[in-house]
Amino acid sequence: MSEDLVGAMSRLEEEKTLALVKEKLEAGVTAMEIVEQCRRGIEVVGSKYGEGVFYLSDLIMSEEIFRRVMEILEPHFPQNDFPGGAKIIMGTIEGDIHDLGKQIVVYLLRSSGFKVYDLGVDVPPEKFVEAVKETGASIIGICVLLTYCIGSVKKVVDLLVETGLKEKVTVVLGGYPVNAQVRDYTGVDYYGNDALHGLEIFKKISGETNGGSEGDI
Ligand code: B12
Repeated sequence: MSEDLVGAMSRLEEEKTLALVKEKLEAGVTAMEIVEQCRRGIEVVGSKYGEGVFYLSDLIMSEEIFRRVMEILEPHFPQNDFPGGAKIIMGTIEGDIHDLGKQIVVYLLRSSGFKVYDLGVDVPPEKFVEAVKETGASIIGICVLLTYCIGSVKKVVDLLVETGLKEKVTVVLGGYPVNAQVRDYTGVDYYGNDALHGLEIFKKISGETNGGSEGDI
């Protein structure tokens, strides 16, 4: 059952979480399925924090456990199944330092053959645009978890329009609070709430950039 891992993560039981991750890998569960279960567990941690049951120290603890989980899982991610993928600029938007999810997306993209320029966290809108100019990347992937930082995502799109780059660049937004309403408000082209869906979007866009397939994402 997956609920045991979700539960262990949500209760911040470090050793149990790590043991269950190893057990699941041995039982043939994929790395991405395990990531998703841990993500659901950490989401509960976030809710408890929101309710005042957990404290900031608990959020920090959840980060620590998640990083250890990722160390175990990294060798088990898929390898280079999309060689020749596009250049992608990735970063967490200004004001926001959450990066566990972004790291997973970056890892998946790189192991799938994309060339990723990771600008890190707390990235000002101007820096995304400069990076496009410097690298010639055709896609920007932005991560946002703090709702009050969503306005800065809109600024990235506005700047791309102002500089005439919007026609050449596709913007993909991801993170916990992102939905169709946020997409429409910010003007980004696509959004994804999980890394695998995100990967599908990047592959679709990359295919289009190379004159390839169309499809509904
Ligand atoms: C861990 C955590 C932290 C850690 C972050 C560590 C790190 N290096 O990332 C620490 C302790 C630093 C932290 C700090 C804060 N946090 Co915090 N945090 C969390 C928590 C519990 C989990 C986030 C996480 O890593 N999830 C696991 C990853 C794997 O999931 P994910 O990020 O969603 O990523 C997945 C998808 O979204 C997607 N994805 C992610 N990025 C992208 C990008 C693209 C392009 C695509 C396609 C897909 C994609 O793929 C990933 C894998 O599937 C969330 C709760 C939650 N529900 O998210 C709160 C949460 C986000 N934090 C919150 C808050 C309030 C804060 C603080 C302001 C607390 C404070 N008082 O200081 C600070 C802000 C610091 C800052 N300036 O950024 C709030 C935000 C509320 C809001 N409405 O904005 C939340 C929702 C908790 C809550 N319920 O109150 N936090």
